[in-house]
Amino acid sequence: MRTQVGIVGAGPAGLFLSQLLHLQGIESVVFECRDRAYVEARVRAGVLEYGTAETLREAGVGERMDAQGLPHAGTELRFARTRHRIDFAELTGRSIMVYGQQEVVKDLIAARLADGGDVRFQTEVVGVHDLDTNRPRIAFVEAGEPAELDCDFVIGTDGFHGVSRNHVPDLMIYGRDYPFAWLGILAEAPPSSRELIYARHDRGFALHSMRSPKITRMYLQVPADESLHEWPDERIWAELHQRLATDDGFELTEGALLDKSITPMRSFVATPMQHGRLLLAGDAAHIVPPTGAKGMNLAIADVRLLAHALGGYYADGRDDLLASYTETALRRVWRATHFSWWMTAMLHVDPGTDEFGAQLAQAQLDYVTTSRAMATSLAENYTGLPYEQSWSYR
Ligand code: RFL
Ligand code: PHB
Repeated sequence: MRTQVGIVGAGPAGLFLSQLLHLQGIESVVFECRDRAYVEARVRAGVLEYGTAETLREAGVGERMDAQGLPHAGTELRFARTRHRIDFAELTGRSIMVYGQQEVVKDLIAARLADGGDVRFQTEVVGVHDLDTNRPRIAFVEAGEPAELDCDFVIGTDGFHGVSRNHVPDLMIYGRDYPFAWLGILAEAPPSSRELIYARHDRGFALHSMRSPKITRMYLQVPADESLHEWPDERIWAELHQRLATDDGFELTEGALLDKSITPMRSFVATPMQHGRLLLAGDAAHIVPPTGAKGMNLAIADVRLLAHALGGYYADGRDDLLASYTETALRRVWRATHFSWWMTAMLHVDPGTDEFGAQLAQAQLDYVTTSRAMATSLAENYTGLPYEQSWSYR
């Protein structure tokens, strides 16, 4: 069995790369250890940068997003029981799109399969070999049977817990674990606000987001290693009411909980993002805490670079774009890593810090909500900084 590009993992990164390669006439096979229903039901990120939404459109997978997604021209920072709006459109001329990651994944799977794409669910990659040669191989297990795929390149888009990253020798890891986690809920309730609300409260951070006019997505800062057993539904609602309360009578609409989960918070950057014919993208190479809503957007940005570099390789035999992939990708990754860390520090209550740390966070919030320069900085990072190049080589 043989293809041009073998892709490990059908998250947003792997699926979108397969789509961008297909548009340039490059063949790929995507391996996914989970089944299709599981991948399509996984509730994760919800905010698409301006450029991510635009890239999805350019790749022909933006139709349902434009019909069902919710464009937001701003967001709210809430603290001391008061609302402060950051007007993205006015400050940067850009908006974001609120559209669930699982919907992006569904659209990508549908597009790939409609075009005869080779996406193999319930097929686990168990090893990648001969990465130093021009003929790397992917070893996988499909329906209990071991098999191999020969390819020109192996792309590791298998997420943070994947196997690909371990095949990069002398990998350097930089990161932070935060002393808190996010408890996320999906509720069958109309959103209580038109835009997202990032709230800092003495009891901890809270985020009000949404998935549709009928579904609210919310998060609460909880201690690291917290168990979901500690959080019956009533406690979650009581905490959300307290942390989101305002002096002007904000009302939070409750509803049945459809999903409940806890996500640890970490910053993680692995470098180099490549070794020989193996290239990593998305969570396989880097993780940000979700406060800046950058995780999936970074995955898409990596894949844009890879699509361009592989396009150059197949069209003109160029390998310089592939050679500089890590360096180019990491510029954006480190910017997003800083932004996500900064948003996290400003909005959370660090149980390990004293009043000094709390006052610094408050000073940042005061600054960002009173200075046009600082608000513009938040807005341009949040809506997404410009890409360095187009995704297609031609
Ligand atoms: P993904 O989405 O993790 O996809 C990787 C895929 O690879 C598969 N896989 C394998 N397949 C075959 N063989 C193997 N050996 C394999 N090992 C793994 C996995 O099953 C999976 O389908 O990575 P990708 O494509 O890089 O996309 C990145 C985004 O998913 C991620 O950045 C964001 O979702 C981060 N993130 C969140 N971001 C937000 O902005 N807001 C959130 O609320 C939010 N919640 C989350 C999250 C990430 C989570 N992870 C990674 C555990 C909640 C969770 C639980
Ligand atoms: C979400 O809607 O899931 C979401 C929104 C903004 C974030 C993180 C998650 O910063």
